[in-house]
Amino acid sequence: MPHHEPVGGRRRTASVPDLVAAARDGQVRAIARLISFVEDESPLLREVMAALAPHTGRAQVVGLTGSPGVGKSTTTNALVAELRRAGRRVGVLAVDPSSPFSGGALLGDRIRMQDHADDDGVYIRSMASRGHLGGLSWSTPQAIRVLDAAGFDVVLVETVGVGQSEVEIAAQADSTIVLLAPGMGDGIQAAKAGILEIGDLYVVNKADRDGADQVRRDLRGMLSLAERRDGAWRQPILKISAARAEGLDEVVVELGRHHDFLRESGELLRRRTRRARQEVEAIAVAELRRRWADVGRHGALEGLATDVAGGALDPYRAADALLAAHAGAEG
Ligand SMILES: Nc1nc2c(ncn2[C@@H]2O[C@H](COP(=O)(O)OP(=O)(O)O)[C@@H](O)[C@H]2O)c(=O)[nH]1
Ligand SMILES: [Mg+2]
Repeated sequence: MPHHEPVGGRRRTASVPDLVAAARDGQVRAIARLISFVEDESPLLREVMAALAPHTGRAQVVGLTGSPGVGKSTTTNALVAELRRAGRRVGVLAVDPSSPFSGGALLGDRIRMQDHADDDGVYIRSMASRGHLGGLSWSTPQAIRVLDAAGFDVVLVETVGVGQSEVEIAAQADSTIVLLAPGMGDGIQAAKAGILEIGDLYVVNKADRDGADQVRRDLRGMLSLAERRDGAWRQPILKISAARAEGLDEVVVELGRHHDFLRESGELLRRRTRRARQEVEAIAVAELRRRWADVGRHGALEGLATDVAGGALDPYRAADALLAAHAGAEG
């Protein structure tokens, strides 16, 4: 017996142009579908990205990074609320570079979305690497494109977890916020993680606790040692209490100032070009891997291996011959 999906049901098929139009119209379900295409590496992505391209480049992409427990999620929530007060539409991508996709992240999203229920000016979505080629360095820029084209003024990329990949993802933003907090040995951690090179805004959270001023002084000391070119951006160090929703207004002001700085200095285009270069390269390498993954199954390999084993051929020349045979077969 054929199974009929209800009209408007989850599995309803929509054409890519319809989905893109609906996403641009701010329809949450269409936005979610498009980001799922990114996570799933859908073959439709090619068409989606082509349709989105003319509608991108408007959003300010803000990266938020810092050690676990420093208050990233709390700060994201408070910052979203503050940006909404300023009339900005906000898309949030919570990105976990270190762990595979988990339902737990989505549960967290639902809880957080409740704070912004009935507000179609906010969209929150977790993304995790499903172990695909290229991982999140490949998928994050594409998900950002979806939210950008959907008309969000600010796209906030909150990284979860620790490590170099976290720093890399934060660095895909136009403006990067590095979050610190007292009592976490952050000064040393910051230096270790290369975080002093990526911050455009430094925000000391948990200012309601002792030690926030000390963190700020330590950080100022460290930043003053770094070389600065003339006309370079001077990174502000702000203090907030995300839990009490205090100080976020200044973060919004500084984000605006930084965006203006990036535009006026030409740095915005430079950063975006650098990012696009990485993105294009990641797609190209993934495509090469896909095309060449079966090189080891090429018929010529057996004969070449026999020649190498018998000393008639060296392995490098054999590899060249294998690649040539594979490329020939590809046409
Ligand atoms: N005292 C204080 N605690 C905070 C503040 N912001 C966050 N926290 C707490 O710090 C812990 C970690 O916060 P969370 O946002 O989950 O950190 P994340 O791991 O960086 O996302 C939670 O228990 C929060 O309630 C703050 O401004 N003041
Ligand atoms: Mg968190």
